[in-house]
Order: sequence, then C-alpha cells, then structure tokens
Amino acid sequence: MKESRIREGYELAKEAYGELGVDVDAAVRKADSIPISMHSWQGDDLIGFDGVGELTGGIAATGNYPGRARTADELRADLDKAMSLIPGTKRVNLHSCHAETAVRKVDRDAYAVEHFRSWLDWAGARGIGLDFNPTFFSHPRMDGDFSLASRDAGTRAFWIEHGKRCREIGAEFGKALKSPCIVNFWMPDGYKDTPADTAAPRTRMAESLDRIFERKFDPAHLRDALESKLFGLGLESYTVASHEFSLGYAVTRKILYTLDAGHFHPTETISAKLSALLPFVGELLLHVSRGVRWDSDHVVSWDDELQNIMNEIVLNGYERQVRIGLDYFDASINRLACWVIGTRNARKALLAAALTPVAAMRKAEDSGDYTTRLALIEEAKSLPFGPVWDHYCLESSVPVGSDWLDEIRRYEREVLSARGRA
Ligand code: RNT
Ligand code: ZN
Repeated sequence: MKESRIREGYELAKEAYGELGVDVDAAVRKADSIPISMHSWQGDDLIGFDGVGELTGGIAATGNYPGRARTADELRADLDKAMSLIPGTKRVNLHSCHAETAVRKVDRDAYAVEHFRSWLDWAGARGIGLDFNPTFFSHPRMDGDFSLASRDAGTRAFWIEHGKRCREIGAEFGKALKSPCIVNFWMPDGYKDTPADTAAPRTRMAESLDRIFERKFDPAHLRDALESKLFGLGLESYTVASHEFSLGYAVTRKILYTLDAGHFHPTETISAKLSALLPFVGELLLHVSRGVRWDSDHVVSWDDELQNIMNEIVLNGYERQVRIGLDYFDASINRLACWVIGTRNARKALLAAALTPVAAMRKAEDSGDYTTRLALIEEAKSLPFGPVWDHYCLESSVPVGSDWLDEIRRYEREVLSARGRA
C-alpha cells in the first residue's frame, strides 16, 4: 500500500478510537516500549552447538524444513534478519547449549561468559538485552530425565554446578548490557509412570536449587526464575517441578515464577493467573507459547489467549512486573517466518491491548452497568486496528502487511537453501 494511504488510514483510525477516549499515539508508544524476549532456539530446533545433538527432556521440535542454523554465526544471522522484520523493543533469550566451546572443549559444569563472548558482543552492538537458560537436558550426565532431583549425588552435583555457572554468565550479561538478565530454570525431572515416592525427588530438587541460589547477585544484573510444568513426552505421570512446587519455591525464595502457556491443564489459561499471582510473587516471567492438544510449542498465534495475556499486562499496568518471553519451536515451516509471525503477533496483541477503551469499560463496570460493559467490549473488537498497526510498522521501518514474507523468501533462496535439511 502507498505510504500516503497508510497515513490517511491512521488519521481515520485515530478519530474512531478517539471517540471512545483512546489516545492512539500514546498507545503506540506504550506497546512499542514493552520488551519481548525472542527465544534463540526457534532457529536451531534446540539442538545447540555444544555437541550433544539429540533433543531430550520430553520436548520436541517436529519437521525438517531446510535451513536449520548449524552454527552460532548462522543463528545470529538468522536472528538479525528476523528482527529486522519485527517492530518494537526486543531482547534475545539464549539457551546454554548455544555456547561456543570449540576453542577449549569444556562441559556444562564449567561454562563461563567467554563461551558466550560472541553473543555478548553481538547483543551489545545491537543495544539489546540478553536472557538466559541453563540446559538441563540433551546431555550424557542426565540420569534418564533426572537432573537436579536425581537420586545420584554425583549427577546432582554436576547439574548444581551448571546452574551456578549459568547464573554467573547471566549476571555478566546483565552487567555488560546494563539490563537485568532473566535466568530461567526449567528441569524436565519426572517419571513416565506412577511413582512410588513423590516426595523425595521434590526434597532433592529444593535442596539442589537452594545450593544454586546461595550466591546473591545484584538484581540490576540478574533475576532468577523457576518454570513449572504439568507433564512432558515420556514424563506423563509425574513432574517434580509442578505448578504448586514451583510457585511455593518462588514465593518463599523471592524469585520469579515462570508461566509457560503450554504447561497447564487444557482448560487452564495463564492469562487468568497474572492478577492472582502478582500480589504474592513480585515478578513473573512468561513463556508465551501455543499448545495444540499438548504442550506442542506451535508458533504463537494472535488468538484469544494471546490477547487476554497482553490485556492483563497492559490494562493492569503490569509491564514492569511481567517479563514477556516467547517459547516455541516449529521445524516444519521456515524457521525465520516462525519468529516473525509469532513475535509480530505478540506485538500486535500488545498494541491492541493498549488501544482498548478501558476507561469507558471500567466506568461502566464501577457503576454496575454491565450492559454497557459488554456492549463496549464487543464494539471495541471492530475498531480499525489494522491501519494503526500498518502505520506503526511504517514508522518503525519494518515491512507493512505481509511484505516481510518477500524478504524471508529472498533469504531462503540466497542463504538457507545452501544449508540443506535439518
Ligand atoms: C519446556 C519448557 C522450557 C523449554 C525451553 C527450551 O517444556 O517450556 O521452557 O521449552 O527451555
Ligand atoms: Zn517454557
């Protein structure tokens, strides 16, 4: 579409929103400023570069679309390309298996910031913050699917060291980039079939985590988070770090609690949990994901749940307490397109939330006029969001509409096709 038409559309949209008391320019500024942490692992199917190769831990990236990033340089180039097509404030969320250990072969209990030097330089040059994840899976030191809760003391000790190293690395990231690094702990530990003892692994898990979190860091550099999960593939019957375990741990140890949209019972939504949890946990980390029938990690779609999550954050003013991260890995379609679609959707939902005529809705609610409340909620759905989004993309110098796809196709021809299949 012609630029002048996009600008005309924006002016008309501003009038329509203005009639319901919405300041569109302010809404755009707000939605633009909220960071979205893009997960590196969409680009390499979570295979990593530290030599292990096979994904374990009850998670899976299905498909073998050509062009998987096989090196850290390829992954950074892919992220650069994807990020150039997405508007708004971005961060990048790395997994420790993205370490570059080629020069000096070290294991995960000895990782240090030097193994992430290229990542740090890359992020610094782009002015973006980094988040980080220890990798408690895909490794010969796993005891089946057990790590920090293993019955074997040696196994636990190895993974405790890994957790400590990852916090040190995260603190270095946060210090160097002047933006706190969120280090998210997720462990697959659990059983395929009914356990005879559900308590002992939880005691061991809490003890291991306490060891890892002994060292205190400046919260301006590092924030710790613990992610819960209901079940995994081959871990259907019991997960050590369940919702109740992780929430209790986070509240008592004063760390962040991580809600992954795919980690709950099928009719349970994480959007419904934010305002219930925040009075008790200071901060939350979100793994915005889309489970289809199970925790399948499909590309984030602009569906009701995504909109509800962003409404909760923006309409309640939680943008400083809720850190937004994405977590999905689809290998069946172009991987860069997965980043672009999912991250643009998350940003769209933030913008739509900021454009909600919430003052009028709350006024109706406070006066007990639920008829008006429902009428406004429904009418707001057909306000001209599209022209505001297009104008925002134009002003952010990223492609308008589906034009970004041409750029992805060109990159596919010129770069990805040379890499071949996964
Ligand atoms: C697994 C968790 C976890 C991982 C990442 C790769 O079910 O969601 O967050 O997806 O650590
Ligand atoms: Zn997750």
